[in-house]
Amino acid sequence: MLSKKDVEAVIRHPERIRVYYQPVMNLTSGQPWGYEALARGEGILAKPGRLFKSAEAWGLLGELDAACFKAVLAGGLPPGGFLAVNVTATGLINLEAGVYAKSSLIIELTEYGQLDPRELAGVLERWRRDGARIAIDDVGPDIGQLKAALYLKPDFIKLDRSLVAGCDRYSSKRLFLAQALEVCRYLGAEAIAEGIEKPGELKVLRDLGIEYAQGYLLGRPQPGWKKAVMAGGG
Ligand code: G
Ligand code: MN
Repeated sequence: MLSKKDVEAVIRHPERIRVYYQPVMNLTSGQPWGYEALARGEGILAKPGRLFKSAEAWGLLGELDAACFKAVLAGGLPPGGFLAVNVTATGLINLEAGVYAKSSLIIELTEYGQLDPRELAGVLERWRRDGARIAIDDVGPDIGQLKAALYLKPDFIKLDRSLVAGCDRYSSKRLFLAQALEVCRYLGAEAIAEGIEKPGELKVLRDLGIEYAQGYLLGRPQPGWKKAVMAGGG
């Protein structure tokens, strides 16, 4: 756990935040379809998970989140394709849709937070009206994210890597993924599989008809839009 001062220092000096980009691949074309932006950096920013947990404990999550969001957008948008930016519901209400929303921007909601669901739906509507699309991150074991996927009418549902890991070895995981895809279709949301690390997992996802995927096998987070080349061909 980091001190309040440490968290505040990042919020006050957002120029310390470096942006990394992980490609989201189109499995049919073998080309990047877009990118997920990840806030990184030196020192305490090297482990953003711990930083965000500490910010939450100090009641600073909304501020840190908004600072990271702004740092990401200051880095620009990729030429062609979308940019998905991680943000919690708490962070999103600290940001003005009118200033930041664009058609190549995807709001990747990482945490439902304590917000009233109707209030959150209203906030998302404003971002949509200004051109952004909405993704729900890490849909799988977390009940909050599952609820968000079911009730917020997202454009994208990101299937958590815990569902993908080992899907080549466990038929129960394949069954679960197939059902999750059905739910995505029913909701009219595009499914994006996360955390593909092994060729066997990639094959399962292709066989299930998943179009979009990301993971270390397909491309690691890197400091620019350097063209990602898909392992195993397109
Ligand atoms: O929850 P979210 O999807 O935002 O998680 C992003 C994090 O997951 C980043 O820290 C990124 O480096 C990591 N990540 C991306 N792809 C993979 C992968 O294939 N395997 C694992 N273990 N982590 C990944
Ligand atoms: Mn994410």
